[in-house]
Amino acid sequence: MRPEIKAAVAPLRRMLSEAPAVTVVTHINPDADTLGTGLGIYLTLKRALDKPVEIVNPSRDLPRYLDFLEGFEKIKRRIDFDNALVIACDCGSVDRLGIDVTGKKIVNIDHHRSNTHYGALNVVVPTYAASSQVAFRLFEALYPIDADAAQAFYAALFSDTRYFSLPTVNEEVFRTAAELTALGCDPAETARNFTQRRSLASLRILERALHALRLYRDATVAVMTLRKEDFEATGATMPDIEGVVDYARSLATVRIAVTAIERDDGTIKVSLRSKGEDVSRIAEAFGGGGHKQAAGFELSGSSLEETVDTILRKIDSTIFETEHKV
Ligand SMILES: [Mn+2]
Repeated sequence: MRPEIKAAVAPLRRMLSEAPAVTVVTHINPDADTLGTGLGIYLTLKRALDKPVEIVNPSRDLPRYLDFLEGFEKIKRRIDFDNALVIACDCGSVDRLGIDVTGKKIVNIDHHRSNTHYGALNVVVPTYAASSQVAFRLFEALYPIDADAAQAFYAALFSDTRYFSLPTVNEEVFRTAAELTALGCDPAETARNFTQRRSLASLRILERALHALRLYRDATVAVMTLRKEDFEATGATMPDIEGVVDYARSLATVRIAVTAIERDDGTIKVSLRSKGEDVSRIAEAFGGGGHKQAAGFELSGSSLEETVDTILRKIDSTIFETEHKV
């Protein structure tokens, strides 16, 4: 067991036994890692503890393809329990929770290098490929993990490794996947839900994003923009644009891919992907965070065009000038 996980087992056991109830919180604009990690913990605690457990995500739209996970329909938009112990899943900073947790005791389970250690107990393993890897190793030391919880943890791992394709994939990832499979998760069923349940709206908005694709800096930087009108015309919601940025990165010449998306409230949501360049430094410069090859942030008060200009200049100053000396 990794030392940071081993050190957390006893304090977590004590916090769980002292808490009158548990609230599992997942991050805004949820992905499969936050929801799979959260559901795995929720299902495990629901069976193991003789006290109320709830799972919360404040976002308006959840990714529907995850409804094959047990407990998906139990995810609520707000916290109902007072004085509950909060378990935050895959949230690098407290604002990613998108929910007021003032005065609550927080267990912070994550793998973001940029994690701000906002919890009373922080279990953050940046070398792990997914938050579910942290959660599985931690909670299996306390309680039995059943097939439904294993399925949720596996889905999170499958997703955050981009289907076992990222540099984060190592022997330990496959060992975790093998153990989760032995516990009863279904890898083929997981893959089918991830790859064969797209909404038509997600293809229609992808079409618009590809149409908007522009290349900069000798075609090493790809930028795709989406406007409010694109969402209105296609009926797409935020979960429908998951993975769109990967199409831009898939181009042979591209090193860094950017999507800039105009939200209803006028803020612009930016996603960054790279082929090895550290885009988390760019996200952090704008108050966001993430991983070396996948990061993001939000901006408000400027137009889509201004935002793209600002990002390109930041890429020039933080990536190209320091690493390539262009
Ligand atoms: Mn994650």
